[in-house]
Amino acid sequence: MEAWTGREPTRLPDPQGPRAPLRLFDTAAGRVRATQPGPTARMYVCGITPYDATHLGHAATYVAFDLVHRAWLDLGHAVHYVQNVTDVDDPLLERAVATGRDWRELARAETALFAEDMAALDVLPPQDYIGAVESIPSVVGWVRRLEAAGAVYQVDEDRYFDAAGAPGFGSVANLPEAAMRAIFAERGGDPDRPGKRHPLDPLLWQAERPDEPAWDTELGHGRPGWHIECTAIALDHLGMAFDVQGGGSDLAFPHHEMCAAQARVATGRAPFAQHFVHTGMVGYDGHKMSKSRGNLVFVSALRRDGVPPAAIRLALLAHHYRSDWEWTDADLAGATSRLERWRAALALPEGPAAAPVLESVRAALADDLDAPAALAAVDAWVAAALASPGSPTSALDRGAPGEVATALATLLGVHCS
Ligand code: 5CA
Ligand code: ZN
Repeated sequence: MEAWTGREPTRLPDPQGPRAPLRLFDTAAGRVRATQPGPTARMYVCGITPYDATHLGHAATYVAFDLVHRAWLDLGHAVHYVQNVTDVDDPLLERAVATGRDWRELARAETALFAEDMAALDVLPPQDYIGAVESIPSVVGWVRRLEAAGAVYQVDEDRYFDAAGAPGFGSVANLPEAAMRAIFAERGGDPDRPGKRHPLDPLLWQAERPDEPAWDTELGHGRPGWHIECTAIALDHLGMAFDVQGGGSDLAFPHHEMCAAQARVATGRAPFAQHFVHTGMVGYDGHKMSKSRGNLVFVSALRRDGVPPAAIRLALLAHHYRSDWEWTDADLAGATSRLERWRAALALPEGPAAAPVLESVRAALADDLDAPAALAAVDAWVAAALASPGSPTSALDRGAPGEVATALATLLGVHCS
């Protein structure tokens, strides 16, 4: 699939001392650990299921991983970023039926709108942007490898992965069995289907259902299960032991647990990813913002109302990526006035030196993406710049506003001009 295009980040000046690595909370380890990429950092972030427009919860998640992308680039790594689009799955097919639309046309329209929203929010694009439908031949190949490893069984014509029998199953989300069962049922699983070896085993391949799309393959006429889609795409494009597997906290279980277990069994190697990184859930009106509940604030609607995308981005960055938070009108009002202050300071002919604020922003982001601390450091520079007219010119730097503007665009993806 074609991803959107992004504005190329600028190379920023190196600091005096050694560079701190990017540290991120790893769900599997339960603590913050340094990322240690090679010359090319490798990241897989789960993409959308395109049956509705991008809401602020999605945007918060993709902006958080965009900070990872930008931090690695700033540290001098190349970044190989892969993202999928779940362009065939139950919720998409159900929405298409409910609205009388062709499922392909619905997926195409919502994928295009997502790309527009991501470009507007200055989220850097993935190099590989891969749909589930185009991955079907690859999925078939990976299911075959799981079969060769003896990890697949059939219930009627459907194929299941023997997850419960996989070594290390449970090591990503680290949840007790009872919690796994409850969540599995909520998030697309079928724990109660008779004939399964274990309630938590996920579907790998689903034989054709009436009125649903299906593809003719060696596995029969059907379509892939959800988790194997991301296992296949990540392994095809990144291989094992890539640096970060990312998504919202609702994906830790079962999705990332299953993806990792399938990959370990299919390849005989471990780990699937070095870090499993999860963003908090954005809520609205008392509940997690979700397409199924319908309590949504859309990025495209805010843009249509004339809200500058940089203000939306600032509103998202004002919350730490791991916290669950609730969107209110005050978020937007605060971000809009912050953007105005920043723009006013950056338009001044001179300001306090840029190097200290650049270092503060870098340090905050390296510390598990502490964007709120980064914004506070910029606020302090902005306040000093706005207070500075009349102070002795020797304390001010003529190049500083331009240098700070470049640093903000590069590290935070906030373009103020
Ligand atoms: N296609 C699958 C992943 S393979 C999927 O979960 N799609 S999605 O459209 O439902 O979600 C896309 C991304 O947005 C996921 O990482 C999900 O965890 C995240 N997300 C969904 N709702 C929220 C929310 N309210 N707050 C934060 N992130 C969210
Ligand atoms: Zn996924």
